[in-house]
Amino acid sequence: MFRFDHERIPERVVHARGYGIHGYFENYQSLSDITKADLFQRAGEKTPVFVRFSTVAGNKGSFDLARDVRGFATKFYTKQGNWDLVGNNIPVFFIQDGMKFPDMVHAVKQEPDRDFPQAQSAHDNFWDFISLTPESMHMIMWVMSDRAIPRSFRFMEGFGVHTFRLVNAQGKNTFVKFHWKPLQGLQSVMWNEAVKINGADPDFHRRDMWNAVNEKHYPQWELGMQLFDEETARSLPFDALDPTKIIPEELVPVRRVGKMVLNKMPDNFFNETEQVAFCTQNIVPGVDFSDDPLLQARNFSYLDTQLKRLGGPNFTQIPINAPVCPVHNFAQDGHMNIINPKGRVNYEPNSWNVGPRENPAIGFTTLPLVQNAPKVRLRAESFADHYSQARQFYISQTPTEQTHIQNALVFELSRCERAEIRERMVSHLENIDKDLALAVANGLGLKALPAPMPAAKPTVTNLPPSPPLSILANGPKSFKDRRLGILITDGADAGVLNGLIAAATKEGAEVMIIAPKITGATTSDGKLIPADFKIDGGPSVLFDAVAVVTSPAGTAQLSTEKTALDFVSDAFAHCKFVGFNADAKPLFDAAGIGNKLDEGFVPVATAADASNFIATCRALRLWSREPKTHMAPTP
Ligand code: HDE
Repeated sequence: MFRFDHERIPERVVHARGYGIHGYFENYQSLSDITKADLFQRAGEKTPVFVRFSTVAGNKGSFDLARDVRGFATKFYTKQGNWDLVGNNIPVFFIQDGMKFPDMVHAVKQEPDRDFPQAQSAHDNFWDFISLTPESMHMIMWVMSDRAIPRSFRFMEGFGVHTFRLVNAQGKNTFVKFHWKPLQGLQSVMWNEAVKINGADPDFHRRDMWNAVNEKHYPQWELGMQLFDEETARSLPFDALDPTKIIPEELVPVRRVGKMVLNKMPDNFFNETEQVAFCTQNIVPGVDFSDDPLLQARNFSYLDTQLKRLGGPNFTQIPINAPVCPVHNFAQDGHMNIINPKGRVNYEPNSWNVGPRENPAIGFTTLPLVQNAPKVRLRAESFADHYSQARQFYISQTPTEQTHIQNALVFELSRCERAEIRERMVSHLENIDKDLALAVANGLGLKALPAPMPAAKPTVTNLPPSPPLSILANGPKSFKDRRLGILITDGADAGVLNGLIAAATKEGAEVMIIAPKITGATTSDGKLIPADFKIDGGPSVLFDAVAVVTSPAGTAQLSTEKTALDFVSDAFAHCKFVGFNADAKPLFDAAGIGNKLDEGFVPVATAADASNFIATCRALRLWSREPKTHMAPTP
C-alpha cells in the first residue's frame, strides 16, 4: 500500500501533457567547419535521440487538441554528453524577459479562484495579460493561426526559437537558429474539428504517434540551420537576440544538415516520458548560448524544475536522462544515488593519480567573449518593434488562413467577460493590419474601432510576405501518412471498397473502417469486413478524408442514425474530400447536404475512380467550400 501511495510525482508546471518517442538523428554532411560538436563531425553518423512533444497550458490529463503552442524537445545522446534542444512548434515566444514567464503562465492556466478553464487561452486573465504586453503580438498571430491546432505531432515544424552559437575547433563562432522540417509536410485541423476531436478522442495526438510508429510509418524531420555571423546579425532591422522575432528564410536560408527518424515508443510512459528531464543548460562542446535574455532565464529554470519534479540531483542517473558516454567527475551522494563509486579518492587534484583530471584542452569551455557595456536589467531599445513581424506573419498567410486567424481572435475574445479587454486587443490589431482589426471588431460586434494602441515603434508596413510562414502554401501535395475513414454497411459494394483500400494503401495512407456494428459489415461478395470503429466512436473528424460505401438498405438505416448524418455533414463542413458509391447518395440528402455537393464529393464506381479520389485527397481540403459553411467575421 505504501508503494502505491507514492506512484505520483509533481507534474510539469507547463508542458505537463506530453508524449515521448525514441529515434535517431543522422548527419547529411560533416559540419566541422562550423562546429566542433562531435555529433556533427561525420556524414552518415547516427546519434540516438528522445523527443517529447507537449502542449503548454493544459494539465497532465488534458485533451490533446487545445489551441496551444506545442513543445518539441529533443535530447541528443551524443558521445560528448547530452545536448537538449528544448524547442516549440512556433519560432517566437510571448515575452522577451524571462522574469515575466511566471506571470504569463499564471495568466494562461486555470484562474486561481475557480480552477478553470482547463487547457484554454480563451479567458479574461490570458487576454488581459496579453493585451497589456505588446511584445506578445507576433506570438499571438501564430497562436491564433492554424499552427496552434496541428493535425498531428508528425505534421508540425519545430524551432529552437532562440539564437544559439556554434563554435568550431579554431574557436570561430557562428550564430544559429534551429529548425525541424517535417518530411510528412505541414497540416492542421479546423477549430470546429478540434473541439469535436477533443470529445471524440482526447488522446488524438498521442494515439496518432503510437499508431504511426507501431505501423512503421516512422515520422521524420530534417534539422535545418540558419547560420549567420555577427555582421549579418547587426545588419538585421531587429535584434537577433530578441525571441519575439524570426529571421525570415529569405534573409538567411535554412540549410538542411541531417534527418531525425522517430522509430520506437518508450517501453514505459512514466519511466521515460514522465521522467525525462530536459535542461536548456545541457549543451555539448561546439554548441553555446547567445545573450538572448529569455534563453539566459531558461538556463536558471530547467534544472530547478527537474530537482523539484524528480526529487534530487541524481535524476541524471535515470536511464532516460543518463548520457550514453562515460562520465568523469567526482559528483557523489544525494537522494537515490545508484552509482557506486569505488576507492578512496573523491577529489581533484590528488596525488594518488586516480580519477578524472581537469583538462582545459579537451574539457568544456564557454566561448570567451569580451563584454564592454554595462550589465543592467533593462529592455533593450533594439527590442522595441512589436508589430512589424506580426504584420509580416499575417500578410504571409493565404486568405483562408487569414480568416482562421480572424475567427480565432473573435472566438477567444468573445469568451472574455470584460469588454475593455476585447477592445484593448483590437487596438493592438490596428497596428498589425487594418483589415484584421476591422474583421475582429466586426466579429465582436464593436460599433467603432477604438484608437490604435500607442506603439513604442511604428509598424514597418512594407516587409514582404514570407512564403514559408504559411501552412497551406506549403501543403504536402500527398495523402501519404494521412487517414481515410470508410463508412460501410452490410451489402456494400465489395469492388468499390476494395478499390478504395487498394488506392489508399498504395498512396501510403492508413484506412479505417467504420460500420454500424463493431463486428463489421458483410460486403456484396459475402465477406465480413471487421470494423475499427462503431459509427458513434468513429466520427469523420478523426479522418483526413472519408468515403461512404453503403447498400440501399444500409443507407436507409444510416439515414435515421444521427452519428451517421453528422459523419457526412461534418466532413462537408470541414471541407473534406468525400468518396461515395451511388447507393450512398440518399445519406447526403438525409443529412441536408445533398443539394450542396461540390467537386470535393467524388463518385466512386470503379478502381480507376478510387485512384482518382485518392489523388484528389492530396489537396487535403477543399478550402473553397469554407465560405459556404462558416461565417467570416469580415464586415
Ligand atoms: Fe520552457 N519550461 N520556459 N520554454 N519548456 C519548461 O521545464 C521556462 C520556453 C519548453 O517535454 C519547464 O521540465 C522559462 C521557450 C518545452 O519536458 C520549466 C521560460 C521555449 C518544455 C520551463 C521558458 C520553451 C518546457 C516546465 C522563459 C521554446 C517541455 C517543466 C524564460 C523554445 C520539456 C520542465 C519537456 C518546460 C521554464 C520559455 C520550451 C518550468 C522560465 C521560449 C518544450 O523549467
